[in-house]
Amino acid sequence: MIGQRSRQRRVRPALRVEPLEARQLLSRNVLVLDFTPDRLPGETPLRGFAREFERFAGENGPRFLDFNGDGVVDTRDARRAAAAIKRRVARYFKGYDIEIVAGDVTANRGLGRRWLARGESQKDLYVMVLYVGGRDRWQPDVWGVAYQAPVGSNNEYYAYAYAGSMVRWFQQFAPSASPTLFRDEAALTIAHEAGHLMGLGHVKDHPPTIPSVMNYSIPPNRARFIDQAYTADLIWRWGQQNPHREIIRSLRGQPATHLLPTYSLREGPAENLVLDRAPQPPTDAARPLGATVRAVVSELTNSHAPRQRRTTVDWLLETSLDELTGTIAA
Ligand SMILES: [Ca+2]
Ligand SMILES: [Ca+2]
Ligand SMILES: [Zn+2]
Repeated sequence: MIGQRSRQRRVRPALRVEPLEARQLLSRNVLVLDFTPDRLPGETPLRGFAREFERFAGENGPRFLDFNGDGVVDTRDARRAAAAIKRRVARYFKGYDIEIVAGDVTANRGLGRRWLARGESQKDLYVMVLYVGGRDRWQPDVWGVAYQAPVGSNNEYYAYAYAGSMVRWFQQFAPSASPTLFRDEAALTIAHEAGHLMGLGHVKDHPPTIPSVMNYSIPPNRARFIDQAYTADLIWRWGQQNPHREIIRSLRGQPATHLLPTYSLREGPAENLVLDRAPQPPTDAARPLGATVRAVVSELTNSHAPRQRRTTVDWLLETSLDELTGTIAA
């Protein structure tokens, strides 16, 4: 096979070079993860990613943020987490012509804003910025927000992955989750929002059978930018979209939609703005999350009996918080 391919190449006219290929060699694509959102005109200032770790200073923070496993949650964990999230995001984009840059974890040096300005001024440079941190004050269940580009275009713009909202969700619904799971959810949100900026839409109806990054039903370890066409939400219409092909097209110098500096997320074209909400809280009994209750009881007669681990004088019940209503009498 290899021999056949080189023979074909030899008989081709030597100067047959398509302009698109020449442009492709010059273009540079960068996804910037800025872990302290910059102050932008029209935007509400947001807390940085590291602040979510620092607020536990001096006490035992949640396990899912203890990235170095030393029992406390602090800035060192924030640095480790940011690096781990960056590596995980890079895995989603493995094989694509894009660099992942990350920074501003413990200080704000305007990383995202500087990169966007460079992207604006250099025609052959395409920049996306994901601000990782904070939360939407009015909609705390939103994990991410981005302007979805029209098909065949890219938004040279910023999007948000609200790490502050993710931390609160994990505290409420999965406080004993591992740092790996938190890393994975954050990285998936980032990849998903970057997908919107490159023109990717949600998978129609989010069926569990299509393992796309743009499908809400797919967990981080199964999600990929699959090389498979499906019906996607292309903002003004439903249409067939292959996320793998669309990204390749997007990174080959396809027309960019420059939303800077006129718009902010609040003032831009509302029909293109996609809000991505937090996952449904886990409810299955196989993954008890939320609370462990210890109480002394005389009889095991309540509906939770099958899940109780009996000891001589007390029992443990692992349950979710909403199941507890009316069950604690002791
Ligand atoms: Ca730690
Ligand atoms: Ca910054
Ligand atoms: Zn989305």
